[in-house]
Amino acid sequence: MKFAHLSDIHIGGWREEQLKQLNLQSFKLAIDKCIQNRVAFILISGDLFDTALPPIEFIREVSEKLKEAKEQNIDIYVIPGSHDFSPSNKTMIDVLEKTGLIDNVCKFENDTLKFTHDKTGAKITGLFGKRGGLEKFDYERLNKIPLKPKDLELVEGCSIKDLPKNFNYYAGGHPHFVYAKEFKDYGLITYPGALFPNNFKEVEKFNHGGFYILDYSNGNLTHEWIDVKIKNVLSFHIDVNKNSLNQIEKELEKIESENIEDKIITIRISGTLENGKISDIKLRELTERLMEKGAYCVLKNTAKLTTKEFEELNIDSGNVDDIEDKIINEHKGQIKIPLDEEKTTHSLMRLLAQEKMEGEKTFEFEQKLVKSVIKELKLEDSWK
Ligand SMILES: [Mn+2]
Repeated sequence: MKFAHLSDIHIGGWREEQLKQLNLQSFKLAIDKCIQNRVAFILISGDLFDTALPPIEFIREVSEKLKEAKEQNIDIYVIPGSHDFSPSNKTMIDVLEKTGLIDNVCKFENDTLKFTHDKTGAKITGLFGKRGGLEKFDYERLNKIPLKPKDLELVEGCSIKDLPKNFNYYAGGHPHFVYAKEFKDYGLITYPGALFPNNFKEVEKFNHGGFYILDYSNGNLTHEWIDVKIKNVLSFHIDVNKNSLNQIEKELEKIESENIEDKIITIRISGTLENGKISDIKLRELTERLMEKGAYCVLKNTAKLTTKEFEELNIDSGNVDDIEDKIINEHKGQIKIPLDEEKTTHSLMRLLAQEKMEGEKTFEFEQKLVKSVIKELKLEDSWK
């Protein structure tokens, strides 16, 4: 009997349209591979969607694909992840379950795990993650078989002793890396990693994702990681520390001479610029040229790029407010604005730290944010 284990699919994630689509295509390809391999069921251990209420076109595409699997008699068992969980149950996972396309296997009865029975005889149960580390609480609440005090750290914040013993398979999720290990008294514990890289770093590190296909026969469980690769990735890292703007420009030109056709290109620039401003590095123009030459998508990361004048900061200690005050004071006067710089900076930080409320639409949230920033900067008259 075969089954598949997918995790962290994050459908609807990414701001870049090309990567949004690639993420979705990876999911479709994974389901196709599950059908080809004739798996009996599929486990999705969290974060099928990137948000509790993803855009309608993604819901449609995902439902269609899930239906395709269902029609091949493949059942789909899901647990909500930290991304597609909502405390009020206003989630797409909930809707899909009501339609019968998936089964949510996170069920409890009197603080005891409740099993979902698959047609193959497999018994499946799930513990879901919630924002703010509440998952730990759920684990502890469970009536488990007493465990030895031996603390085997699995991954950050999760110890094997938090898990009930004697299962054949523990389908992990959430940390985005690939991991599989057999534990005595437990069974096989795996993390398939994100089905599609979820951010710049993951694209750089993993290039693509994958999932597990498990085969259970004669009491033996074997696993195989199946990769799901659609596009090639080419990564570049330019350290500006010892380079003049001229040299950096040459390094960037080298990227153009590579075969970039239909590839995802990542460009990471880090270090401290001796002279000039960050905007002197003409990344936008380079991106445009790479796209014209047929790159599938260009991702840039300048998070660790700084200039000389912004570098020298002396912060000893203190709470967040003190540190913020110090940074604001050190940089005051670098940009000329006709407002109280300190007050405005604080207000902007407060405004930009706002989070979208549950049920609030992205465009409503964005509009609210833009409006409040314009008001704070007293730009109402010039912003039309
Ligand atoms: Mn995730």
